[in-house]
Amino acid sequence: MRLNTATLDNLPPSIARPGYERQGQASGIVHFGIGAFHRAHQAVYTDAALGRGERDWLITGVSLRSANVADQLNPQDGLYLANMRSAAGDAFRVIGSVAKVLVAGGSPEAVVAAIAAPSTHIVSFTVTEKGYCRAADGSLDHNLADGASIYRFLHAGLAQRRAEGLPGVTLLSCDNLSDNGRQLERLVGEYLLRQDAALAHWVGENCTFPCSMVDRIVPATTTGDVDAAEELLGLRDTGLVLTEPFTQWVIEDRFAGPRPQWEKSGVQFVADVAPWEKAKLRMLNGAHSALAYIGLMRGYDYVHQAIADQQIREMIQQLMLAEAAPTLPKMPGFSALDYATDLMVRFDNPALNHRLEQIAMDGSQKIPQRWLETLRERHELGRQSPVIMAAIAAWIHHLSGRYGSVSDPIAEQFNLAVSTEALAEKLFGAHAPMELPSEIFGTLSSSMAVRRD
Ligand code: CS2
Repeated sequence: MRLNTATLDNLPPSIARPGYERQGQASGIVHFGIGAFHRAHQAVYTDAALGRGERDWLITGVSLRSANVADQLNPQDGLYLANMRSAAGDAFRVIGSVAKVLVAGGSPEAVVAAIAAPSTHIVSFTVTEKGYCRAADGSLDHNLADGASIYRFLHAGLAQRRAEGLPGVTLLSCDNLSDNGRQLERLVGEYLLRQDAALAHWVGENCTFPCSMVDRIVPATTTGDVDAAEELLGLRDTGLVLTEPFTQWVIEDRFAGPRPQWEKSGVQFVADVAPWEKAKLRMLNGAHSALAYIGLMRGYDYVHQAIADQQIREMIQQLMLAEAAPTLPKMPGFSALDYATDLMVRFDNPALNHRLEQIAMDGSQKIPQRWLETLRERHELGRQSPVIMAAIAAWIHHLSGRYGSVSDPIAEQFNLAVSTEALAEKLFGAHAPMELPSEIFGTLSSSMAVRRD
């Protein structure tokens, strides 16, 4: 029996569930990229807002290509379980904030109509780094953007709002990019200027693009996890998401219109997100990517296994505290040592089974903001970053496919089987100084020549 509105009451009474009426409430949020991360993070905060009695903040989820999430959630009336896992045990909670899931490829008009609906105030995004369709120099790749991208739908939906005299919306990026809001603003501007300059101007006047830092570790759900939850709870939930107890969301307070009072569930609204974002990208995500490539080379499958390897553990501590932390702007009340200590506990979580291969995906899109900005800033001060260099070397080895499957948009650009060695040679083999290949690292590479020690 599937979880849905009609079967909800069959769950054990101990499991928290929406205490609010979902029927008759409008969608205030359209979310692009309704993968597990969104469902374990922003949708949980919004569920809490609805639970406090705030109305009309249901989420219309959009998948750009795959129908998987729509097939998981629509037969369940959007309901799914969030499973918080730690050594202390499991906790489950039913999340009710997702109203429905649209598949952009299958029903493009419905996506445009959702953006243009008068009840919509926020359009948010977790489309991963590559979903922004950036070329290596950071500008919009118009060829990619003209395909199945967020830009086409934003263009049509915002044009309709403008034509109908509706107010603008807040466009909220929740992806792990530096200055994610500013980047989205610039990229949307580049797209619209080519298509409709008057609309670009309207967006500039009527919409905002706050930056945000999102944090929660969310391993991909496996069929085994779905089976185990069904065994335990008596209902099958194909939309199940697994996560850790920790959650954090810091948002630049720059909204075009109304928003849920997420601060009542712990969201920090701040004037400048950059210090939080840099700490998170360079320490947490930087450590994650290093764990992934070095851990896979050493034959580990999961984060908690790799971090238990004493040599890797020391490298990760060094990356976070000796290499990344000194590059961070001062933040009142922030201690890099405490942050790193808490991160080690989160990486150690034995109940998460967070696959290194999941983190290893799309390295070319992640590495610039996770490692290269740190590397460049240290380089400018004449400082070496040996762990980041070792991690880059591990990434190059990973691209050979010898240590697990490779999933990265650059795999389509290069014939990796033959060119990986040449790439490694270019980076680490010959005599210093060497440059990082601009095909991958864009403008960052030209500002930096990296020495091997
Ligand atoms: C991870 C992130 O998959 C990855 O690349 O580093 O998804 C990480 O788990 C989240 O950013 C944690 O907030």
